Amino acid sequence: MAMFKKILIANRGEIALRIQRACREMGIKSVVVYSEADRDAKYVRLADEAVCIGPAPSSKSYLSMPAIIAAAEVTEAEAIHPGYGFFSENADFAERVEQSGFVFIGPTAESIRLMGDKVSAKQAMIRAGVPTVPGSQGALSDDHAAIKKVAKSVGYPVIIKASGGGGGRGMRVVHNEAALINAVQMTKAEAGAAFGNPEVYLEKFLQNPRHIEIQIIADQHKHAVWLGERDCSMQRRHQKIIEEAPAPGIPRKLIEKIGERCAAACRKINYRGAGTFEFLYEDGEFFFIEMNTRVQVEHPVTEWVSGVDIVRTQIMVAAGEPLPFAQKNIKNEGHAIEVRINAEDPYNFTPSPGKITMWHAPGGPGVRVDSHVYTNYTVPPYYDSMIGKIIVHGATREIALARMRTALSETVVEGIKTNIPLHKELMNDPRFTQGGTNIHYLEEWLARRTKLANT
Ligand code: MV4
Repeated sequence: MAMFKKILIANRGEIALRIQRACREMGIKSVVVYSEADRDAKYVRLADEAVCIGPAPSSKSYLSMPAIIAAAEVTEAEAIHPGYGFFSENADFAERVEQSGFVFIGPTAESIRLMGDKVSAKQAMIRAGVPTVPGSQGALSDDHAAIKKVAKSVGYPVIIKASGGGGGRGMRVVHNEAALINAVQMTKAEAGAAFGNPEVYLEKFLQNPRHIEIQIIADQHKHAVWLGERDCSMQRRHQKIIEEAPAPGIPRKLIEKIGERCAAACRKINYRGAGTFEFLYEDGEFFFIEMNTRVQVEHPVTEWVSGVDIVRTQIMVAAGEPLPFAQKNIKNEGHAIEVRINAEDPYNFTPSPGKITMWHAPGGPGVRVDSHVYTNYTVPPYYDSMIGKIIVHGATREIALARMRTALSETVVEGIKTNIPLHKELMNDPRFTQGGTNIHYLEEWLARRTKLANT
């Protein structure tokens, strides 16, 4: 297949701009779609073509399949890039895009479905030799004795997870047998209501893991390559705020072994496109939990250490081209850190939309800023609060940290509140600068901070 001449970008914000930049570099025209609330966005102004697809609420614009497909038809785009969020992991959307004669820039609907169902995803990984968290073999039955038996064999505490959940939705931790059956029944009922699928499974609950993920990319010719890992443990309520690569303090040999397993799993399931294997890492061991079948917010840290342009490669493989590199060409160099800049109160996290009266982005060696905002831009209240990302790179983690401190000190955002003060504090926090904090660190740190503020 020849390279696309025109791509429609079915997203908004910084990722719409990121995809638009990749298209421009590749000589591909791009169409942006926007809601009435995003008329003044930078990528709309910079667009080759722009189509308004509806009013501000996502349900009437970015989550309207007919509006997006119609926009692709009238502009004669050949392919649709879904970005992250919205329709990016919606198998029905991928299917409708392809049935309408466009290429979906992402995996097949079949792969999205396989990974969207957490029970089938885990079973596929077990078959492919990727280590998973000990637990039930597939979904739990209604046999109380059997449920108690599997919980006892993995040992308490255990966690009940909805097969239709993911990303922290539909989970319940159980500390003893007395609470088990009720917890299973409650999680099933909630999962049926929330996801239309009451299926649940059981795992040993890991108490102090780190969240480490492996970035992969695969073509349609059975080539799959892993590009490196990211440590995404710094999060609050399942919202990551800092990501970095490589993951501090984890033996390289072990990461290489896991990375190879992920790439092999992609070949085995005939995966194509970019993807991320999420792992919990505890006591020197990796346990697969979920796979994301989209480009992620934090892809730039991997782009920087690996030298691979992930969005460009997504477009290439969607057009049927082979990967332009082999595994032996991938060498991670230096250290990259990303912070997410959110329009929110830095300590109580209430959203802070409104007009940015002054925006000044940082620069200098080893600094990248992915943001769609500018001075006098108004952050709409309808969507995610992320207004941009600062990514730094240096030869060592220490240099990367120093560059991030400098970059944050140069950044000016006036008119709205942002979480930049929080990032400035974390970049000087001894435990964070030492490296290797777990998924609970930020919430514990915030709790200590609140206590101090109240005394
Ligand atoms: C777990 C876990 C502990 N043990 N599974 C939360 C999001 C979803 N992707 C899976 N999650 C977890 N699964 C077992 N067996 C702890 C979490 C978890 C978590 C994972 C990654 C990043 C942040 C988290 C915050 C709370 C809980």
